Amino acid sequence: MTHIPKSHPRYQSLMLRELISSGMKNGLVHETGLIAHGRGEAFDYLLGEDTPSIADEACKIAAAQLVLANDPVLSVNGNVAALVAQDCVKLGQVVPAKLEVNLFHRSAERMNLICDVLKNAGAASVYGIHGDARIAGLDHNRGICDKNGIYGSDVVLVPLEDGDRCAALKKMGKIVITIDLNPLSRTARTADITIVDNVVRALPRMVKYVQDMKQQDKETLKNMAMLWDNMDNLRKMLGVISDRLHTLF
Ligand code: PTJ
Repeated sequence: MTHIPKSHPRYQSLMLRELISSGMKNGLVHETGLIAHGRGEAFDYLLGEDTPSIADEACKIAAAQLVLANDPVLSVNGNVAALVAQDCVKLGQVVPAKLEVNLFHRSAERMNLICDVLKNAGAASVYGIHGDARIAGLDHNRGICDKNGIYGSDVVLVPLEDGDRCAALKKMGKIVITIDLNPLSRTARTADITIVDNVVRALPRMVKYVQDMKQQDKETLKNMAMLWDNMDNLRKMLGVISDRLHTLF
């Protein structure tokens, strides 16, 4: 691995690149995951690589929905496993929520590898390998899921996703939460709650919010969730980006 000094102005971003790059070399990340990461980087640049308060609002609502859920599942793909395996496990433990590996570029090797990474990070069990159920209307491998995992869930977190699974999960009546740096993506516009933030900043915040909200009255959380307007939050996020572009020079 290339030595990156902490003093480098783009230290955090370069370290994430290293994680994705070594994830690809180890077989966790699919080669197209590099492209997805690059797109995320570009949008993160527009955010100033920081979490705006508008994005944090979405993070709180997502935490509330996870606390309110009966059978929540966190969906993990290659990029997510390479960047935030430990945070996924932590979030799964505090909610508590099941973890399921769900891949667009599904292969037995990658499924097993990602399951192992999550188990090594402390997950007691990981769903996804059985693949004994299908999400209706999805002809590709993302439609394969576990009956006792995503298929039976009521709330699903799908970070770094492409749009059609999100819509298909919603059709099944599930509440879908996504984390996507691109506020214009189909997933961002289809999900019930879109956190426009880097997954590496969003997941640790969600862990903290879930811990806090578990002490709160359920009715308060339900009211918060009921008042949520995802499109309005996305509009505000575009406003944040546009203001930043106008004030940079
Ligand atoms: O591991 P697999 O086989 O399931 O494949 C996963 C990838 C990521 C390759 C696949 O889902 C894919 O191609 O995704 P897309 O359609 O490129 O969408 C990924 C979205 O995530 C884009 O909108 C990116 O802007 C966004 N993104 C990338 N990195 C981050 C991110 N959002 C939040 N945090 C990031 N670190």
